[in-house]
Amino acid sequence: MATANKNLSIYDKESLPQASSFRFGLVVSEWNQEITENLFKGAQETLMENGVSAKNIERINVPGSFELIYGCKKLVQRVHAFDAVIAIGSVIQGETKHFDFICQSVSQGIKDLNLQYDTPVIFCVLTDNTKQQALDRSGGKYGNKGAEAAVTAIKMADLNHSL
Ligand code: DLZ
Repeated sequence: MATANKNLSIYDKESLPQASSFRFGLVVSEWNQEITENLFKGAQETLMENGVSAKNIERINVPGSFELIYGCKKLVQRVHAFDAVIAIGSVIQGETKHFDFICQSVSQGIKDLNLQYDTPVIFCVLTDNTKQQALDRSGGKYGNKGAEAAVTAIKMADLNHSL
């Protein structure tokens, strides 16, 4: 399996673009808050480790992952306010088909924002079968997908400025 017992969040700091002048918007879903807070912390720490100051990181909360689309849209509509936006959520499989509808909607919605607006929106939404899988990927044995999303956000912000 691709993730078998590997911390996937290790990255080469030296190879990352300079990020100290960039501004980031982080949209955090309140569902499965234990997970999404850890994802947020991973993203925030990684941005700050790479020179982004606290005043250049703006956080807003939304009730659930479905609302991430609207929250991100409001941020990317603010022209030149952010160099990249990160959508942070955690959807965990239950007994009904709700999981599939939310996962489909959020991934399609974030994709649509990337097509419509010029600010990159990064997909940091865990879609797990169990809470343990989510814990493992939000600061557990497989690392922190929030940190990985921050690395991606820095790379995409830099790419956007270079094109
Ligand atoms: C309703 C719901 C359910 C069952 N599960 C989750 C989940 O695992 N993760 C998540 O982020 N949100 C969940 N939600 C809430 C929806 O995302 C949304 O907030 C509501 O359907 C209201 O639009």
